[in-house]
This record gives sequence, structure tokens and C-alpha cells, in this order.
Amino acid sequence: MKLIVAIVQDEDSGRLVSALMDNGFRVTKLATTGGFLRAGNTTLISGVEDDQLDNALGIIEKICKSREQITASAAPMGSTAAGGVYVPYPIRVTVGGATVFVLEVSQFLKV
Ligand code: 2BA
Repeated sequence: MKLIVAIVQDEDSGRLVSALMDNGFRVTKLATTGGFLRAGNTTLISGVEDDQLDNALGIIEKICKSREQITASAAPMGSTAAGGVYVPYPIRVTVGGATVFVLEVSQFLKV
């Protein structure tokens, strides 16, 4: 058995959960926050049988779209040691489709 950990954009999460459930997968949805953008995203965890892994990954790949986001970063103007200020400026990043980790499951228990 494998554990899929998939970090996806909030916009894709509802459709992805539905599609996985419709195909017989069990899913847990967690509200998470990306470290870089400091914006909300969604992490799904799903335990799948080995022979169903490619099926699940295919569904994730099909549904999760990449999108551009603009975020404010900050660069120092002048030396911060000398009291310089941080001025935000926009940067463009491409987020997603999905960031996926596949882990080997050593035990799966329901007790
Ligand atoms: P965030 O950390 O908020 O990152 C959002 C997007 O910002 C990333 O999209 C990437 O395009 C960009 N980005 C991230 N770190 C950057 C950096 N140091 N310099 C420049 N650009 C940077 P994705 O790569 O699609 O990642 C989407 C979300 O997936 C991330 O949100 C984070 O929550 C998660 N993630 C990605 N890689 C991860 C990893 N190796 N471990 C844990 N979580 C990860």
C-alpha cells in the first residue's frame, strides 16, 4: 500500500476529492498553508493499493491545473544594518498543478 500526499490549490480541491471518491478512493482533506506564498492550499492524503496508484495519480494530474499567482515580496532598499527599509514588489510564480509525495505504507490499521 502507498500513501499519497498531494498539495493542491484550493480551487481544484473540491473537484479532486469528488473525482477520487467517485473512483473508489478514500481521501482526507487538510487545510494547509504554503510556506512561500503564505496562502491557503489543500493537502489531500489517500491510502491506495499498489495497483491503484497510477489510477489515482492520473486523476490528480488530470484535475489539478497550474496557475500564475502574483505575490508581494520584499527587497531591502539601502542597507538594513544602516536602517534601510523593505519595499514590497510584485513577483509572479506558477503554482501547481499538484505537488505529490508517494510514501510506502508499512502498516495500515483500523483499531
Ligand atoms: P508555497 O510554498 O506557497 O509555494 C507556492 C509557489 O511559489 C510554488 O508552487 C513555486 O512556484 C513558488 N515557490 C516556492 N518556493 C519558492 C522559492 N523559494 N523561490 C521561488 N519560488 C518559489 P509549487 O511548487 O507548485 O508549490 C505549491 C505548494 O506545494 C507550496 O506552496 C507548498 O505548500 C507545497 N510544496 C511544494 N514543494 C514542496 C516540498 N518540497 N515540500 C513540502 N511542500 C511543498
